[in-house]
Amino acid sequence: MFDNKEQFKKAFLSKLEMSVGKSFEETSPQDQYHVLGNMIREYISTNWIKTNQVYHSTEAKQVYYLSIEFLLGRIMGSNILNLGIGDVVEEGLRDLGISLDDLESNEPDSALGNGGLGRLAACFMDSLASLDLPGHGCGIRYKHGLFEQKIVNGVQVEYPELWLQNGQVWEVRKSDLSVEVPFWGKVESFEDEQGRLRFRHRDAEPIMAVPYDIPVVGYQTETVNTLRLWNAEPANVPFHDDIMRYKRETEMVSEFLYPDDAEDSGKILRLKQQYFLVRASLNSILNSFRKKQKDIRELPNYVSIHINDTHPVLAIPELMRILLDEEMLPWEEAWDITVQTISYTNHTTLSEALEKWPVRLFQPLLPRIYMIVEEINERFCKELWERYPGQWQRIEDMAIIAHDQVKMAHLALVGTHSTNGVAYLHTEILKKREMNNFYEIFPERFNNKTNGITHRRWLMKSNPALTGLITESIGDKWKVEPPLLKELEHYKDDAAFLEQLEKVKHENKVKLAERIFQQNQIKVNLDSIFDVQVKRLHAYKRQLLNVLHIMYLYNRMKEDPSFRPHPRTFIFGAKASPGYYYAKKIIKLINTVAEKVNNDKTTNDYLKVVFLENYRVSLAEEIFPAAEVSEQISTASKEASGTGNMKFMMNGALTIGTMDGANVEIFERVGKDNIFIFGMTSEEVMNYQANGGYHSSEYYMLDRRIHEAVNQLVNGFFPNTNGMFDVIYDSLLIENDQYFVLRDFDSYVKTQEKVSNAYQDKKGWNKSSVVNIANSGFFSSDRTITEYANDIWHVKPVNSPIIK
Ligand code: DL6
Repeated sequence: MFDNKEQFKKAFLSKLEMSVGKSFEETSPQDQYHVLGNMIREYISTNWIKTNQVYHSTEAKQVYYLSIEFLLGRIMGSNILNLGIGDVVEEGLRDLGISLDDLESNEPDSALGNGGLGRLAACFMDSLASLDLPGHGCGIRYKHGLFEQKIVNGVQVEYPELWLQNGQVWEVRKSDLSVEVPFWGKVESFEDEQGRLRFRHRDAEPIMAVPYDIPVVGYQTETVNTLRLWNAEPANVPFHDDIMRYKRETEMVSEFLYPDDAEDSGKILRLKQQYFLVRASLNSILNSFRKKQKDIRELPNYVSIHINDTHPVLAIPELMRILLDEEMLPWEEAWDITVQTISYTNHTTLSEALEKWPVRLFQPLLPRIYMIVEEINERFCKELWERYPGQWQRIEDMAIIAHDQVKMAHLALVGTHSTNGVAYLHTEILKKREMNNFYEIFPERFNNKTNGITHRRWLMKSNPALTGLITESIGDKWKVEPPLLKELEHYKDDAAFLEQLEKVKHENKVKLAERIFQQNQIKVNLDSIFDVQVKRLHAYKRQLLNVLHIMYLYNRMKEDPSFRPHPRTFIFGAKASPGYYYAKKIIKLINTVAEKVNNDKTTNDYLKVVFLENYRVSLAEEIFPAAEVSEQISTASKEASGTGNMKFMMNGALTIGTMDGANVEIFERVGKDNIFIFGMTSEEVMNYQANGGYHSSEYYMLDRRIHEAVNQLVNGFFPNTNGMFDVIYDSLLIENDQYFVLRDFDSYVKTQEKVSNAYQDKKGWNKSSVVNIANSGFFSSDRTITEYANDIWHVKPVNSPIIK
């Protein structure tokens, strides 16, 4: 049905009529979207079935990527691109008076993730399929993904996200593969007929995990992998008095992405979600493995289980439970198999993000799993004692259970054969500082896998004009071998090419300007520099530094009429966690500054501030192609990698950033003349943190620019904000500016001046832009996934009978 335009139109019209029972003229864009989606899913089915058959019959090792988040965004466009049916669909629809772009915009984003970690998982799924690797995603089918953000009077207001409201065309419910997940109850020991000590879990409250499978289509290949998302439903339990409570609590497990876990009830729910994911996924993994009729001791040769951060770390005790209680292996053998099968990625060193669960909640909820964790801990502490006799403090620091808390990262480090960081610097910090104790014992387990992004979504799909220009210049092999983008460097002095590149950027800026006008009713100057910071709102990401710089520019223009920098449009997009008070204040501040400067006629030709609400994958796809400056300004050592930095670079934006996360590797690739680096190094930050010596008040007292802007937070400069920004003021001065905003301010301002100056030389700027695009191939997630496949998982592409 996608072979040619005429066939496609015929099939589309007939399916439209049959499925919605309306004449073509009466159908809505929603109807049309659903019909096209269903047609594509049907079209995918043959290869999906074929791929699954191959995976069932092959001897090849399979990898299972367990992640509590998959931030997919819209699926239709990516499938159309990967299937290579874009021209047929677009032209066919155009004949019918329908724009494919408009039709795609009817799809809600699948927002089953918060940010970088979840989006990385989505990029990895795309790369696994595109590289023909037998990779399966395992996650949770949250009814409500990440909240929808509205900005009301400058303040973030959260609304529930409703991606399932109009039905989902991509998923297939497979209730025959449901799995029961037990919670609560007690563990009984007994002796079996052979006199062995056995355990059974009694009086548990079961929840049914029902899988919904989403096909993951590879680019220009017949491989269609599966993302399996588990839905929580009541199990077939006898009717009892409390059945309504049971039903409610059961459905809550897959109701919301990441519930607020400040209270015990939130913590229990979160822990339930984690075990729910793990128990259901491992059951289905082991079922597939058992069908191969291999000895269970061979598991690590056939299966690799990867845990994306610590949220799925219960895979370790769960696999132990299966091997001990179901397969009846002795502890040592079970442990060896578990460690060999599972690998772990760490995504953060921020202590508040390292998960710890109170024993008083963990033990009653998961009694058998807790017993196993206790034993893992005891055995590990014994080993530590033998290695470090008498070093109580060290043993306490490294224990998995200490101070009535279960430390999930420690469990991950001990129970897996591989721990990787997500950028070179991050991995070095893990090895040398944050996890140094563990590195001493298991040096061979630590490795780096610098993150990547799928160039298919983030360049080919979102920036067709740039994709066209690149392909006209260097051919299209780069699409399957992104390092070939390097060939673009030959064009960095080619005046005609640079002119074309500038034209492409301009067109993309026009489109973004339209979006800004439509959403915010702000008219932006197309000749201004589009300077963008889009990411989650967090103190360490330092949106505040960006804002203070804007305030400084404004103040200086007001004071000195001869100071008029090159016009800039500062664009922000960010969601703050609903309970993160400080982050929400920063959002209010950005909007307050925007209100002030955008309405000041004496300066607003030079300075505009835009906060785009509800930042999400589909909006990001409109922003990156139009960006000229990429703000990557985290406090050095705090951002594990970043992936937005890579998306900007691939779309030709120049980075202003600290030597943090993957910025370091971008710097190494593009060279110092094509990036703007400022601020303290990670060493300097960590030294300050270890030895003290930083006094933010000195910067406030001695630097007039800082003094003025910081005072304006609290002195009535912004009308009707009495007391509103005290918390920000206090963070800078009373709490001694934990993230060194004031310390890096001067360096940031000077570097921003360099950005402005560099932009005056448009040819030089465009040349740098080419160098950025040309060197972005390394940051394709195809490279990252190839490294995981070769070094950690030991999985190989499965081609037969899938023919490229
Ligand atoms: O690795 C993906 C992404 C990194 O690019 C970001 O630098 C890092 O902050 C983020 N980490 C998390 C941590 N969440 N937890 N736990 O999202 O991972």
